[in-house]
Amino acid sequence: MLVALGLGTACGGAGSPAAAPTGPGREASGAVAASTAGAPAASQRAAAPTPAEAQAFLADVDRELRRLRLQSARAAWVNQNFITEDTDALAAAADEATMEFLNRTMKAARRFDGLALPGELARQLTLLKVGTTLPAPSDPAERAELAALAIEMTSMYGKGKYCPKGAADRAAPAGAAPARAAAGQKAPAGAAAGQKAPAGAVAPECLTLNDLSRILRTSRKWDELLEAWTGWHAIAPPIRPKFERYVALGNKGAAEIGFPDLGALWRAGYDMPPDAFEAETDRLWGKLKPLYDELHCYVRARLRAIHGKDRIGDKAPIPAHLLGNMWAQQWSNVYPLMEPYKGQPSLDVTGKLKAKKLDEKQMVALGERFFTSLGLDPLPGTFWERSLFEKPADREVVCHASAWDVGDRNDLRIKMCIEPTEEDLITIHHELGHIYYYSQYYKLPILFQSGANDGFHEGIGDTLALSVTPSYLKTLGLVDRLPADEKGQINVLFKQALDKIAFLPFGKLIDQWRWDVFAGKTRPEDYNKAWWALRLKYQGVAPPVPRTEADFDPGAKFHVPAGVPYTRYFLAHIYQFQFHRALCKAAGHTGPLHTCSIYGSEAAGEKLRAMLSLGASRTWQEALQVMTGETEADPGAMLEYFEPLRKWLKDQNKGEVCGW
Ligand code: X8Z
Ligand code: ZN
Repeated sequence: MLVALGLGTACGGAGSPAAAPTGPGREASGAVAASTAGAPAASQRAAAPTPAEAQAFLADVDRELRRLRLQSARAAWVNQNFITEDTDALAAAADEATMEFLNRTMKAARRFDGLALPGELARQLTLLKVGTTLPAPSDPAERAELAALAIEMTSMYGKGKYCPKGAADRAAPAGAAPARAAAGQKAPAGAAAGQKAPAGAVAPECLTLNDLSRILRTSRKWDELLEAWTGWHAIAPPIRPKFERYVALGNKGAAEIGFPDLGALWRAGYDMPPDAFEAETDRLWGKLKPLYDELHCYVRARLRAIHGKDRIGDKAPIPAHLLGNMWAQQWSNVYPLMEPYKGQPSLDVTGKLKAKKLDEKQMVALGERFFTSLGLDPLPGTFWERSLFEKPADREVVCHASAWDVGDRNDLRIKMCIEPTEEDLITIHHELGHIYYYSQYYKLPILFQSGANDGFHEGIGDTLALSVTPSYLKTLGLVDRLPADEKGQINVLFKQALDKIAFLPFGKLIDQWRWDVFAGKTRPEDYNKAWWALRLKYQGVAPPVPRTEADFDPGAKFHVPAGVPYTRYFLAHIYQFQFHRALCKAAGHTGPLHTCSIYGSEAAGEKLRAMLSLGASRTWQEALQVMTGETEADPGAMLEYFEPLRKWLKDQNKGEVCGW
């Protein structure tokens, strides 16, 4: 998947298959691009650049990038909906063309450094210079290799499966080896790839990430959880050598466009110097960590009561397979194990979705209904025709949820293997946040077609999902009774904290790991060790079984093989409470922040639209001001939202030895 500019795809916002890499063998001065991109002809090069020239240059960039993005997005869409060697190659070729264009154009743009320009042109040039997360070296062979690697890693992840002993692979075409073998995955102990079950026996099936996540979500048995956890993590070692090469080539590409390494480029997209940005993420985490520590302490004590003191000791980190999620990144699936107060109204939305037999499209329609209640338009017909909502039974797809802007004609789609769970209902709102952001800026110059920053893009749908309160769910018939008193409210807040507060350290550490890898501070022989050191430091979790460098646990998380930066989600988790606070104010809400739902408020919708429609045409600080009146990220909104819970947790943890 190519991750360039905010150009429209995949995980939304800045990351994705929007733009792509190059046509092999095209010279930097080569025909098509140099002229269309406005790179000056040799005879003009000496002359001082003028604003008119910059304008013409950007107009050409805009035209050519639209063409390349469309080509890339279409190829990526087909590839991720139907992974084969052929579609991998087609997607890589399209990405390669975009990469070539960007490398050349980013260098050409330096010609205008220091030139006084009207704001709109200056902003486009600024964005162009940081407009990719995968810059390619100009060497054609290396560029082709990098483009192919990036696609291959995503496809390997998409095809990843755990095949218990004797398992049959449902998705593989007849006669094909199981995906495990195709991905080069080692058979789990006692299992042989492709091994046939004895005649008459019912063969177990290979398990996909969705299957394994279901086990993590619902099983309470240590060994079952452990098998699902180790089974999934075994998909990653074959990705390791490819990732290592991606780091080397990506760094080379970053150096060519003037960055010390790929991580520095990733940190450069936040309207502040990269170092200041890193310090800013530390500042935000520092304010929220005390609340995380209280949550960790309480959750660990409840898990200890279930699994025993010999498995979770005092001051010990939490084993990573016990938190209801493959990566221990969101914990609300273990809520039923540790509900603060019994006898309160049920918050089991998953049970209701199943009982009501809501299908995938109906779940997406519920999400759409929230956005239209704010005065935004219904989704275009093509969204419903072209999106993928259900996991196909007969082919390999990348199931990780994503939102796509294919071209700039409001051709919007999501791709998601939806299951009838509360988690997926929330993810639908998340994806529709990307879709509505696209819908508000698709008419802008292409360089402005992205979020104010990538954290904004990730935070919009989540902001609306914060308004999916019990009162709102009751109107949908997805809860029966409302929490009536303080105890019921604590239950609601605690469940929310299991997702939102628990996520923060995970959201921060993934890029902490990658930044160190890109900078050469973490060497390939220490990849896994460094990963678990960060997971321990930030999250206080530990692997459930010993790990070595034969493992590649970061590769078992989508965004690492897919090359999607992750700090965006950390930021989004903080911004969304700030956005929520501002929209609640616009909606006239009074009372505690966690009881607010903006559903049905056109005044809130207007504020939201005002910000979304700016795209990236202004700095994120300006965009924030348009919606909230504030110009800084403020963890205070999140703290305000959870204040009643913080007090309660502190009280509950009295006598506990917290920390790890
Ligand atoms: O990747 C996503 C979205 C697509 S942008 C489904 N999220 C992160 C993740 O799953 O790890 C949303 C929350 C964090
Ligand atoms: Zn997203």
